[in-house]
Amino acid sequence: KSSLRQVLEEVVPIKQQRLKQLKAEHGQAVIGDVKVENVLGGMRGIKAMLWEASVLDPNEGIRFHGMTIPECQKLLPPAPGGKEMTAESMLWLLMTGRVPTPEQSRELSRELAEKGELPVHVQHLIDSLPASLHPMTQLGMGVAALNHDSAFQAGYEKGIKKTEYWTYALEDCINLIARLPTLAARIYRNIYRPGAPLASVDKDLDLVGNYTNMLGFGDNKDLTEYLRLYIALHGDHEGGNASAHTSHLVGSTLSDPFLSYSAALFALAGPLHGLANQEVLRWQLAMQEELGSGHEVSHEDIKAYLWKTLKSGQVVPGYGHGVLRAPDPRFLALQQFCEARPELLESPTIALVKKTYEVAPDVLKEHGKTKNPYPNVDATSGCVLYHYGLKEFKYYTVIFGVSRALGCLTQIVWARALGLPIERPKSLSMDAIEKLIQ
Ligand code: NMX
Ligand code: MLT
Repeated sequence: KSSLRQVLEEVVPIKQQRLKQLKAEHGQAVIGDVKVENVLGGMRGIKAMLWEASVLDPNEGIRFHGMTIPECQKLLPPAPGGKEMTAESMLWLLMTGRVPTPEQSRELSRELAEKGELPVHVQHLIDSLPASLHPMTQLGMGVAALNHDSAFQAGYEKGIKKTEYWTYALEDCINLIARLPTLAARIYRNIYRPGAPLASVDKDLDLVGNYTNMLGFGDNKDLTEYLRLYIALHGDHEGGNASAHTSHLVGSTLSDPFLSYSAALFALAGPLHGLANQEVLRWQLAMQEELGSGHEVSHEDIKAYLWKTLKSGQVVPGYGHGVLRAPDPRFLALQQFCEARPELLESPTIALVKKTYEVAPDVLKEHGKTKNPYPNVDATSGCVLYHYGLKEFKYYTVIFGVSRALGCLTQIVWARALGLPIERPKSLSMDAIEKLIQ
């Protein structure tokens, strides 16, 4: 039996050696070029960051250490009594590149549960915030305040060696992942169920089992399973997305994992990124209000509604992507979860999401602006939560935030283990660009 830390102790020197060799033997190899349009266009397409845990193919979608979503669904251990892969199994895969045994995954669940309590100062901070403050703002503040107990920061002050950085970072990352559900559930309770009791962390449950329990939905096994899948799927989406890139950038200054991930959450809180899942549901409900139930509405009516959205200058939330050029396999996996459950197919909102998918790509193609007319994961993630009674859609990005920690924090451990330097790309003024192209 070996713990996550023991497996990492085995894997880290192998990767350190590989990186050293890559640098020495191929440091000067050219793997791409930079056009002016890349500089002006949000750096889209520039290969500029090392990110081990996952790689995104425009057509095939995400692979976690080479494994597709269906492969992960097949091979990553579920929680006892469940079918969906757990957050712990996904975290183990992301961190080590290996599939954990059920025992390893359960041991990690136990460790996370043991570390899951929220420090009192963070409880007080969160309890002092107005319920009108967006849950994502509260989450980012809570995560930043957890840095009070950062092992990395304390170690750095003491003068730990560079070779030890990653072990201190790992301790912080595990503590943060363990505490995120407790923090996120407290925010939910304070805003939407003030005065309701908050369950404490159960040492026998997995991370998501505990999260659903603390949210007050512990009896809903289907929602728990959905959230396991949701949280595993949203865990990582290579390094260039805005939240992952933010935590990597901030972490590269040797800011501790709490501050780095707090910054990432504020990137995730933007409507073009994670907040889109909140926006999708708002948009779908408004469509439903105007057109009627998803079971009865016609494709023609949905098309007209899509055009109305586009002509008013808004984006269609849940559609388009910076890298993907095909339907997002995360979207497809969540749709499959619905297809397997007849009671979900009866939901008018889930039916509307499905019907929208049947017409939106053609409308977006005809509109002719977006490079990717297909749905991303946000197009469907919220409607299942809504169906199961988690209806407060301003909260949805918080769940995304609990999940994305898996990938962002894995990267922080690896960035410290591999000694990656501070990020500092070159910027150019228009004058400077014009000089370069003369
Ligand atoms: N509806 C309408 N127009 C769109 C859409 C859309 N869904 N997606 C892109 N466009 C427009 C985009 O605004 C841009 O217009 P302009 O030239 O006037 O600035 C044009 O199409 C070209 O954009 P792209 O190069 O296709 O997309 P880009 O890589 O810049 O942005 C997104 C990617 C995801 C930000 C963009 O597709 C979008 O805004 N989608 C809607 C919001 C969304 O679903 N975000 C969630 C992303 C996933 N996540 O979880 O983070
Ligand atoms: C994500 O999961 O981060 C989004 O799909 C956005 C992205 O990859 O750019």
